[in-house]
Amino acid sequence: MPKARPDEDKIYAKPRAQVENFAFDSQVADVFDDMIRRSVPGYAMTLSLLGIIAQRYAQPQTRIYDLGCSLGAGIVAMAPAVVSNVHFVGIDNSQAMLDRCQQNVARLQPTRQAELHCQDIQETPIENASIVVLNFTLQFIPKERREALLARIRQGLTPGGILVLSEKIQFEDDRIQNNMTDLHHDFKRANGYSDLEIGQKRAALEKVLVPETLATHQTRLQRSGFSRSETWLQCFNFASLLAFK
Ligand code: GEK
Repeated sequence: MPKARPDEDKIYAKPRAQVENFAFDSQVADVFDDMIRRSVPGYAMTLSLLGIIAQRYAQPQTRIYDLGCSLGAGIVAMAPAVVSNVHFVGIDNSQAMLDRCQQNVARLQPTRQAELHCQDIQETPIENASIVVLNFTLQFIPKERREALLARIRQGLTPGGILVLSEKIQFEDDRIQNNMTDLHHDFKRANGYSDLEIGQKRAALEKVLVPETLATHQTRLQRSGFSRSETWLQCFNFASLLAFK
């Protein structure tokens, strides 16, 4: 078997007697870029289009928050696209992720540096934000706490501000749910994951990542005070919405 690259995700390659709940520890942080690119259909496109979105909606002298920023891919994608007097704030509650994020952000131009905090995004004060990004993060927040977080985000947005909300999604129709899950697993297989890896990762995420339907997200966004929202990207069971203050 060819040797794995040091940044290649092989975490679930060997059979485990018991699969523990997934955690964003240093083992995951080391291979996270490879893991998310090979696991989330449309991830690379979400990031590149995030730059286009940021270019339009970033307002001078405001903040852009990336909540659950992991290695900083969202910040790195947006930074070159926006005016220089925008202040980036990256939040993650995994120090292992933030340490690596710090290194990635340090490579940006001096005027595009970000303030990073190891914090639960449910505690982050959101102020003077023209853009808030939740790129595959809300799915890790307990369902009953999602609305309070969205309402606080909406409150912290400036007039004309936006939320980018990307999530793994669920489908009401069981057959569609199964079709999309099959396609997602085909995508992972095509990216080199074995059935063992797919099965063990799925078990690890089962209680940690809780997806909902697009309709649930849209209704909650409305209840949280957003005036309108629309899906701007969907790849199988992953979608991204744009919500307007
Ligand atoms: C990207 N946005 O590359 N508070 C803070 N951070 C959290 C919390 C919380 N309560 N819960 C989870 N996280 C990134 C990808 S990954 C998505 C985001 C995925 C963090 C967690 O530590 C991890 O770094 C991130 O949210 C989710 O565009 O792995 O599917």
